[in-house]
Amino acid sequence: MATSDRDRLSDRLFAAKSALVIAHIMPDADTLGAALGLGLSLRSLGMTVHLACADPVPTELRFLPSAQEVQPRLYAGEEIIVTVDISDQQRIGMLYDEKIFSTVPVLVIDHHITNTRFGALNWVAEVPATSEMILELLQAHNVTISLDAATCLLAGIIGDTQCFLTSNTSPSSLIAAAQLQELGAPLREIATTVLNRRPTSALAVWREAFINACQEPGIILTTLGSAFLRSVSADDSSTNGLSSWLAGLDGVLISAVLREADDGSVDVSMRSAPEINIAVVAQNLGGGGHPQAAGCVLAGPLSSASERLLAELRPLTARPAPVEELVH
Ligand SMILES: [Mn+2]
Repeated sequence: MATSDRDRLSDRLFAAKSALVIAHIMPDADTLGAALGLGLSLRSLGMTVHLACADPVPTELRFLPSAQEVQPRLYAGEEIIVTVDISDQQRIGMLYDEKIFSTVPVLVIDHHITNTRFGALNWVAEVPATSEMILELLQAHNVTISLDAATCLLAGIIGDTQCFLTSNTSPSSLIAAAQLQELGAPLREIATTVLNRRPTSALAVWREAFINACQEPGIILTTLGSAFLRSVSADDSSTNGLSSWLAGLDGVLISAVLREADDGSVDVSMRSAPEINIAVVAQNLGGGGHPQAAGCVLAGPLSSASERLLAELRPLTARPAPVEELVH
């Protein structure tokens, strides 16, 4: 049961004297907000906390209090490892070390339904943001939440709900956000920065993505090659919001953005209409995510990755005719 998972994890967490808190690769507002919100709060209780992420913090998220502390640091003898918003080991990136992760207690806090439960203790809940789980954890333990921690947690909730617009946004998310705003977290500043701020390279990247976009019934797919991305010095976060934007086009049920990495692998980001579950597709292809926002990494080149993905997506958009039509 979710509650006992939470309590077991909470008991171990608050008993520790030191912790390494890890955010996922290509970090977003939720993983960073959860890591920082948790890390700063544990530190206020006297715990030694180190914050780690394999990839750099994107420019637009550097406003998060203590964001500069999140570094690609390796395990350094901490009592426990806590991963936040990480559905499987691959999302730890180069900070993953099989020997360390099988000997040090790993505590997994995550909201992806595809979570593989790779920790010694796993708390996986179906809520819109991991940051919301961190707030619940801190409140259940009567931890005083500072303005800085509140700001980080609210950024996480706003990021993953697209400012309360996703289909899984629940009253509990709004209540959590209200409580964080009451603690002083600046909602408007956070929302405009997290959702609207983009690196300069986004202009060239979105233009290329629009040019390369291909449509077929219910699906829009676009590709970005590694040579192009290098030529415009594209940041990891330059595609933020792109698949959601494409999914908003009339008649689109599924959008996919395929981004070729320097090693030739292809990173896939997908969005879907509420009636289509793309987490299943992502999982079949070795990735994971949420029913309406999921991703995976495919073997290159881009053309074969596109074909492989389309073969999985097409059956999902072949919808049965409405009942009225069947009756007449
Ligand atoms: Mn998340």
